[in-house]
Amino acid sequence: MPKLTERPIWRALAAHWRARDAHLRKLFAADPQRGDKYTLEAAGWFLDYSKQRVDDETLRLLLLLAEEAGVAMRRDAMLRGEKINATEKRAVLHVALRAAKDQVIEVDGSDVVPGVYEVLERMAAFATRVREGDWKGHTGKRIRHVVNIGIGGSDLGPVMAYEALRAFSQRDLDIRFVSNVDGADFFEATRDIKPEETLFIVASKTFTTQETMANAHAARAWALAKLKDEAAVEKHFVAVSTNAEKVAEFGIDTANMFGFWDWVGGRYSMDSAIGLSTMLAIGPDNFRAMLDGFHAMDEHFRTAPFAQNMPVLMALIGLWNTNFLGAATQAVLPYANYLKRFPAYLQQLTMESNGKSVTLDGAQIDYDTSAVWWGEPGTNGQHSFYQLIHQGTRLIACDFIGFCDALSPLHEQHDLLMANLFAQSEALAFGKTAEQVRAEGTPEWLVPHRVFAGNRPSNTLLAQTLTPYSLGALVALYEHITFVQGAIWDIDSFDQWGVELGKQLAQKIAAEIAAADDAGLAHDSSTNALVRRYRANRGGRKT
Ligand code: G6Q
Repeated sequence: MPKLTERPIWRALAAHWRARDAHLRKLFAADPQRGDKYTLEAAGWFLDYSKQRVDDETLRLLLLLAEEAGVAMRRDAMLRGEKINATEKRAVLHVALRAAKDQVIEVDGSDVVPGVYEVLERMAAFATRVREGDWKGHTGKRIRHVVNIGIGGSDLGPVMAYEALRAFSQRDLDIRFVSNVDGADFFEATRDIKPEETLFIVASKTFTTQETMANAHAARAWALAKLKDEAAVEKHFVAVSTNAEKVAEFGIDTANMFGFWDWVGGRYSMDSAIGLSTMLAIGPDNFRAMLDGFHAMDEHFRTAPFAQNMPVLMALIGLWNTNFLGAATQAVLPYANYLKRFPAYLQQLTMESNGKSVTLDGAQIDYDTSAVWWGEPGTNGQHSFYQLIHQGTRLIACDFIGFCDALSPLHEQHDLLMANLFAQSEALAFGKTAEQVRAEGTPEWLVPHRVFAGNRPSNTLLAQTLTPYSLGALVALYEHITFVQGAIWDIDSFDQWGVELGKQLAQKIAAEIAAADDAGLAHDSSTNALVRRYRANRGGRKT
């Protein structure tokens, strides 16, 4: 197949972009029904994409692009358990984690769904014991604190879900997260709690990750310093991993290990056993509801025609913004404080998946791949970076996310919150012309400063309430958006070779820092000097 940018459909899209003047003011004026027409519902989510810079022809061409790029074929290959993660030769089956019990999904000829349910049942039995105070610590005390130790995919999903679903959590069970190898993270997470009431979840697919192992050893030492008995590990440590051997080596009884599989990528694992902290917080029934939300979006993605397929449409419009309108970044703006960690979660999902510059065949790419994803909850962002989105020189695509019902009893404030969401997307799309600014009596010298060009594209996503179900559906939506974009860009969305080099160098440098002298340093002159300076000045145990 010719290179993406040389295909007639890509050229047709480029020509279509060049040929048109698509200010959103004009598009809305030309079609009074536009706000109803460009909308869609799926798995409890309503999408309004009318404020995107697209028309029927743009959508027709984009849908053709998806068809010609073989998105449906690739999706079906993923769902069949084919090893579509080509560089790691792995199947990609996060959809199996939320499959219906009677579904059959095979990897290498064996059905993986029964194993998924078996682990879920073990997680549920364990979570129930901890939540009900039945699982006691070594000294017989009830567990009051749970500390999840993990990083990347073994941290970002669990933290995000815990924050998102706090309203559904058992409030007397405090859940904390430690990820950074910076000891400050562990120190602050444990300084005000007692080992006899604390349960550590060591969450690591490989059980070899430097940061997680360093924190897990720190946790072990912290707990045993007080409990003074190796046998305490059994009551205060559980593992979530695919590596039973390493778990046992660390001293955790594999009876207290919850497994998953190599076909679950780290950043696609929050609904596997990696979600144990989530289940401890919200309970097995709510966890099931979250899986059902994921599954509902999976089914929509699998069955809906592309023109009415929410992940496909959002992926295509995102690609239009990135590759044709030149939007280098994608802001995610949840008008829900509980979703404050959602942008950070999405950063890993999207950028680790699609931040690639070679095709599946290893050819260099000459088009942009993943946008830079970022965001903060509204309304806080409005008092910070929105200035640039409204009046800066760069085009920023925005996804607004909101809910009809509040989870707090402060309903009037919820109305204010949502008023802000609607106001922002309106202001971004339509702006304010110089004539409008003048008509307000603005002195001429100030007019240019008060003009808003508008034509800033955004999606608005609305659901009834932030619940485990709607959160699951939302995460699955973005998982599939990421998949569709990766399929069109012809990249491996499921590997992450770009994180390797830094890891290797860090190991080498850690040994050099610990060495008796710096004579053997053989990096470039900058790195050598930095390491020398650090070795000469590091503080040791200053208190
Ligand atoms: C995710 C990545 C990465 C991974 C972490 C933690 O897709 O692979 O973020 O989740 O490096 O890995 P472990 O779970 O093996 O500790």
